[in-house]
Amino acid sequence: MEDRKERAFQDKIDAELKIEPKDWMPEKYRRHLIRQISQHAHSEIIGMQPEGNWITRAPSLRAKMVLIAKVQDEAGHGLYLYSATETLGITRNELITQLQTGKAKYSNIFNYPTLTWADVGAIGWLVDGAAIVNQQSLRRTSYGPYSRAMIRICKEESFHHRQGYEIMSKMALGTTEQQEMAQDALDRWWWPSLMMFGPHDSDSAHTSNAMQWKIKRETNDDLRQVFVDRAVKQAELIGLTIPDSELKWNPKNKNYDFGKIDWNEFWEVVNGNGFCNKERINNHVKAHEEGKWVRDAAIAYTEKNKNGARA
Ligand code: FAQ
Repeated sequence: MEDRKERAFQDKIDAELKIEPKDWMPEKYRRHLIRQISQHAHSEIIGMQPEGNWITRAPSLRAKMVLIAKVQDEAGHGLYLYSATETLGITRNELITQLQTGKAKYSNIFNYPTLTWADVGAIGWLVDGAAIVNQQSLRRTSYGPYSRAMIRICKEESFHHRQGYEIMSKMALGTTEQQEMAQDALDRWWWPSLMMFGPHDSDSAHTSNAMQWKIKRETNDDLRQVFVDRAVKQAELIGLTIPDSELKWNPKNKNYDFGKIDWNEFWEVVNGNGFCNKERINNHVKAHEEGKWVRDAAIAYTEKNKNGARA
């Protein structure tokens, strides 16, 4: 019986039909999605911190307004993604506890500090740039609520990418000091951005199942290559140098070969030993505690309305 259900489930996926919350799905598929979508949601929410750090110091009113809008968008992305995860039968409280106790991961990239205004540009250009490559692919993911969230998120991420590239272009074409800041930001964010795509395919524990179930539509290495090829051209256009002496056009494959990624650094950061891991989680815990009264009030208001409707 279970076998028959599993075959029908895979047939549906192979026919490019979406799996919806009330459809039968194997437990392994459900758990895989909870892990991936919640990691994605946590990344959006924790990702507000490095940029939020610069809201009070943005160099103009326009820059401040744009940055505030971007950080608010990330909160919205987190909310769509938490909602999509909840359709799989887990509560928001459980998800938050997993994040705060270190049981759930979030993207390595958000454990690096934002030292200058150019870092805000580098995040938009590189981090959102990497996120878009990954998320454009995920628009075709097999789980309906995740796929629909991605379609909307990608539209907003395109604006974020442009915001970052605009900052970087202005600085790269500005004074010598601004050029140095832009190059320094690129030097620090380049390699961690490549790590965002996850381990090489040969070391990626989840890719095989994810590809069979069409949760992932392209592999970590394939997406990383798309990102590198795009970013190299964008860097050239504004006169910045990608910090990789092995970066070279490969005429046979028609893409850029690039140097070795430091996977020790990646695992150290992912396992809690990056520059900012503790600070990020402490800030989250503090904000969550301070926001308790808002959640209590919202629940009380909903309950009151429900009771009112019944009376
Ligand atoms: N960081 O077998 P795989 C954004 C873990 S959104 C930390 O290859 P998978 C927007 C992985 O969980 C950025 N951990 O795993 C924004 C697994 O550990 P586990 C987030 C990572 O799932 C911009 C282990 O390594 N985007 O930036 C990372 O098949 C600006 C083995 O790896 C998403 O989450 C990593 N980078 O592939 C916000 C996209 N990579 O769980 C604010 C959706 C891997 O067994 C400002 N997620 N690990 O303990 C995905 O596409 C996939 O989950 C991957 C990883 C590609 C991230």
